[in-house]
Amino acid sequence: MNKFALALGTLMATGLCKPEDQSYNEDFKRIDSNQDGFIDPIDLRLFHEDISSQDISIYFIATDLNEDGLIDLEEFTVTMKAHEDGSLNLSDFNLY
Ligand SMILES: [Ca+2]
Ligand SMILES: [Ca+2]
Repeated sequence: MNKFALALGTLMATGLCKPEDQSYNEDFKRIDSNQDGFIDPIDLRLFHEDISSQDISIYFIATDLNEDGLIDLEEFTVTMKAHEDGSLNLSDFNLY
């Protein structure tokens, strides 16, 4: 299991990933601690204080599709769905 899988596993272990689409919105709001409609690295850190900077970086590389440095609900949902249906190939991220 690589670092990104571990990071996702960490999020899943906190009860984030659920199969129902509407739950993504609730999960997103739980992570978006300042409720500005975007998840940034500070939100992730506040949500899970044990997450490493590397894990955050990898999560953003995989999830921040438009590379604006923020994760919106659409990007969050795409990544969660890709992870759940197995189409997100974690080995695509050759960071190490
Ligand atoms: Ca935020
Ligand atoms: Ca983005």
